[in-house]
Amino acid sequence: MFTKAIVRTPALSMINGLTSADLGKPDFDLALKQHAAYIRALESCGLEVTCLEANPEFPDSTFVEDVALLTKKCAIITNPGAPSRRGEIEGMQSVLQEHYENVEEIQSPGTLEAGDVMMVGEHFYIGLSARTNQLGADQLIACLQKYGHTGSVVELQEVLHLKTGVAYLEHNNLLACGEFLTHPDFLNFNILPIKQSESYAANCIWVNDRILVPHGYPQTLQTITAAGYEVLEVDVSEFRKLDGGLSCLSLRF
Ligand code: CIR
Repeated sequence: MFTKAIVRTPALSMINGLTSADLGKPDFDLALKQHAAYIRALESCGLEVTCLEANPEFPDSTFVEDVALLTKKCAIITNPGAPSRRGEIEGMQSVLQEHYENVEEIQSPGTLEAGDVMMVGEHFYIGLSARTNQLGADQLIACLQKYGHTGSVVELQEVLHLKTGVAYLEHNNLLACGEFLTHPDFLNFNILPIKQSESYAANCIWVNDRILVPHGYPQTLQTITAAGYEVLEVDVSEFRKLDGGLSCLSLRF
């Protein structure tokens, strides 16, 4: 069970965030409304949400998931692979020390963004992406092992981050799209397949046995509902324009 979450209010500079999606610039006012509704959805799942101040210096800083990995036993501040995102980690030490005795850090030349990290119980799958390199993954695995967790790397071909294409919904259920439908690392999971036409919806989040699903993906909604979950639809269209999904917008612990 999760009891808490950390989010960061989007800054107006988000309209200049990194993106490969050809969906135009986000509407900032709508993004703020969507962000507030996202917080309410987390709260409705029982989480106490800490909302960090907007940080206009870093357009992508609302995607707070990428700057830290929170486990039951430790917090690890990452070292984002995107140069424009490196500075987002400033200030995270003091934020995380309020919740964790053990706060570790990934160091250069290792890079890691936690959108590449998927927690499955005590094990953590780490995608090797344009943002996360082998050195970063090795450091993370060493950190995790100190606290009794394990980690392994996953090769990616098509997606920005590992969790762009795969989401663990507990109970051995794995939402998967594209390359992850038949990925050798995930063969032992019960795969809930996502169609390519709804690939954005592969990034859902499990919160205390409810699933937050992005608004506008009916087949995904049907698949998850049919698997027995209660779902909450959340509209994050403005964050999609920056390649950001539901998981990217919070740290849940
Ligand atoms: C970026 O490219 O870094 C942001 N525009 C989107 C980050 C999305 N984060 C995630 O998938 N964990």
